[in-house]
Amino acid sequence: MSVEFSYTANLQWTSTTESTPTIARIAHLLSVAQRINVRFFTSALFFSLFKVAFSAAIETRAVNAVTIDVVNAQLAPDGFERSTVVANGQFPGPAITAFKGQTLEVTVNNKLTDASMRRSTALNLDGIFFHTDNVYEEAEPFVNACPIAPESSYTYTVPLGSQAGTFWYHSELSVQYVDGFRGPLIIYDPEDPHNSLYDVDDKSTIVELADWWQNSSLPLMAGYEATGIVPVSDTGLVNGAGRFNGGPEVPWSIINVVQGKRYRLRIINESARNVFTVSIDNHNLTIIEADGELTEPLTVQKFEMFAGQRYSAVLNADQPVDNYWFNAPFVGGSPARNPHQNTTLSRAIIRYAGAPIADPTALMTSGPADGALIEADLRPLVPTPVSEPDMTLNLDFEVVAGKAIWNINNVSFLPEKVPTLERVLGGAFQPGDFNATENVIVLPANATIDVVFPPTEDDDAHPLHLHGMNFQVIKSMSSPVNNTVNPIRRDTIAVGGSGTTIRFSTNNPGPWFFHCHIYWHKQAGLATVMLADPVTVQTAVHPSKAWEALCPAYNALPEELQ
Ligand SMILES: [Cu+2]
Repeated sequence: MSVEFSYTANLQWTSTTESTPTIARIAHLLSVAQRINVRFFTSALFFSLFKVAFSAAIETRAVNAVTIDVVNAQLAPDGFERSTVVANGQFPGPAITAFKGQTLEVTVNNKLTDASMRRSTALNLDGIFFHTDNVYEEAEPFVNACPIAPESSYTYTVPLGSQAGTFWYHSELSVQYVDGFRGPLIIYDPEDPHNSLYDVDDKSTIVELADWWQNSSLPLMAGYEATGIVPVSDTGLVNGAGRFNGGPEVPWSIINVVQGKRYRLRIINESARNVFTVSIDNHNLTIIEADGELTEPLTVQKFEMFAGQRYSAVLNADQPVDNYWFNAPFVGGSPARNPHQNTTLSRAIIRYAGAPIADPTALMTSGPADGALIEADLRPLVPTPVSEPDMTLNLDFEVVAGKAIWNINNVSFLPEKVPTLERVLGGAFQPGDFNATENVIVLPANATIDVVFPPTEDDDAHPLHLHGMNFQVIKSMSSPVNNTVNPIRRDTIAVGGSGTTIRFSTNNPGPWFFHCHIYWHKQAGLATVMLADPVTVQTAVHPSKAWEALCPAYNALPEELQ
């Protein structure tokens, strides 16, 4: 099955970390196998040789086809069994991997049957750029497309262009990914400029952090709507395992390392709410990538990750052979609201080869007190030119007390029945053509836009995420200083505290959803649509027949199947 493509592509990275496997290298490996009496080889070696050869073939393939069956499964990542909505029956979902320059074709088969959760679905390839002519494949429900009905399929075709790095995928419908439909998406660059900084970069170095609820998202959302209190998670999971107060001793996830090697950990916060702080006992971490953009290496002891954010951090296994805690304490609402919550029980084990199969002997802590990453200290590996803004938008967030309603400039986003894109293609192009609650901000062509989030007194920061493209971080909330010299680019930025300013260009026309990655807040209306250059969209976008069929099929469904 095609998802196994991904795994083989990953394994290829295990076998040859120094560079791309070429056909010549494969031939060499095979000839080595022939020279040595192959009967002494284990079948495992045969298997891995086959995989190396197989994945080399994939690498040269222009199209990388992946199939995901979205199903209901009984799972217990924290020891409490519940029904879930997951990719291929597992949590987290299988790794989707690709190589830079490929076209990803992701077929989603909606096989959901459990009536206690949403039955339709939609796939978001989080952080992937979409070019204008392909904007209809950006699956944001009711902005770019309609969801996929039960018992039907849709294939998203996405040229990856020059992007490489750490991304993820998740359900984009309502808060459905709370129920489990989340997983990693990694684009490998055989010519990664940071290649020399690490030895290992494969499936074993993907680290997925996630908040987890033992109840399903529909009753949780109903509770939020009734009280205005965002559901507080039961558990924090690292690579699909974690523990809660009073729960069973679920085995910790193990990240295996070999002394003397350097590992590119690709850490993804796949949360719907929680902020995780990552550290490893006795080890520093060197950040080399943020949200799919390479940075200058920056060594820290720990870093915070907001929902939707990703970092690549190099772990140098240069300590004595032993077991070490990977600490991932989290915050996300008052722990008093959920007695299960124990943020100390959100962790994994870094196990050196040769260490006992046992928990680390060190105490479980929240990690070092100092040495935290300051986002404003990150520098891009290759700075992008900084233009002066042509237009500045001030976005002010306000919550309606006691309700699940968030406003941006006094408007709470409500999805329309007909996607924004469809209405643009039907002739809409100016602010008056859209309902106020759609929160469409019409932007001129080829303009540089500043979005300014003023300082707030809220405790919680909101991770704002832009679809289809990323932005320069002119002012991080971690610093009072504006950086117009060498700002990093990323696609998810914390907004709150001392204020945040981002800058992007509208040279990529389209309706681009811009929302809080605390999915409860997104569902409560903390979202806008950045509609860049709609007139160009009208002539440049020609959706497929399959896309056109999505809305009629979805709208014909009875509510319980939507
Ligand atoms: Cu938020």
